[in-house]
Amino acid sequence: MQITYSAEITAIQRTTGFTKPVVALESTIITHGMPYPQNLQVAREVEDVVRDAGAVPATIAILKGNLHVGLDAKQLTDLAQTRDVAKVSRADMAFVMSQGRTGATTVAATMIAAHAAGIEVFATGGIGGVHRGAELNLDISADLRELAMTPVIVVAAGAKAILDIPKTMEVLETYGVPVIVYGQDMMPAFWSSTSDIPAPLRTDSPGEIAAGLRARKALGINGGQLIANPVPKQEEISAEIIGPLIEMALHEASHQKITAKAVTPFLLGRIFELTKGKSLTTNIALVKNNAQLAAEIAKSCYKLANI
Ligand code: PSU
Ligand code: MN
Repeated sequence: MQITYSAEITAIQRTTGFTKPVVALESTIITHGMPYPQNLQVAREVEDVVRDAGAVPATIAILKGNLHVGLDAKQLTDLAQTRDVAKVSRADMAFVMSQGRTGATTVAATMIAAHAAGIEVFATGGIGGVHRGAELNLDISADLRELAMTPVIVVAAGAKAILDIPKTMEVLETYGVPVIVYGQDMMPAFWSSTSDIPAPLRTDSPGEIAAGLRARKALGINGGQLIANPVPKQEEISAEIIGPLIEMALHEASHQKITAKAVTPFLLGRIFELTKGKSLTTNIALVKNNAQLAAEIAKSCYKLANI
């Protein structure tokens, strides 16, 4: 695959791999997940969290048909302000590129690009999953199947609470994706630090997460690992507060016949309005928290690869 690397990534590239730990970051969260100008500020701050932790950030996007791994300051600024950017997943990634268009990568497409570039660790906010009502509309994010296939560690604050979390957990189990909760026994629920769903697996150590991916490869098991990292307690919105607002937003989405790719951005936008901006503050806090943990995991992966 033809990839365009930023100067920051090129500087640490050797034929044998990178000379520093790298963390991939997605771009749909910038173009479809948050409003301007907060999206740009967050994109920059998240990159700085990775750098301050001793790793190198690689924000991934398709710009005018080219797959970019690492964006420079101007590219990031332009992307954050561009309207009508395609939201690109496995199904449409190659076609959008061949048309020379600009596209923001979802979790699935970012995993594909990260793997192609030799990056094993990726931080985001929340993954896509099984939508509520999926028993009727079959709306299941391509993110889940990608986790089953592509050997990248994805650090997220669980599945977004707008989804059907128990069904998402079932599909992940069916697909053979390990869900490893960091530092607690219950699954986090994106804006809320905990849910009433027990963690399938738990670790308190970034090193164990890195070793887990190695162990999968040694067994010949394809696919990634989902690391569910709870939002810090002081930043969370409790399930009692966010629950009814999610219901309201879901009701509006079905009333306005919002479908397919538009569902997630619509719901995130409405919940932002209904929480008077608090959902965004929490979203920003959890993305940074995930970037921090991803950097620690990337450092562990780097150590394992270089002993
Ligand atoms: N989580 C967020 N904001 C987002 C997304 C996730 O907090 O914008 C994006 C991610 O890129 C994820 C995508 O891969 O939503 C899932 O979209 P869908 O449900 O249409 O598969
Ligand atoms: Mn969908």
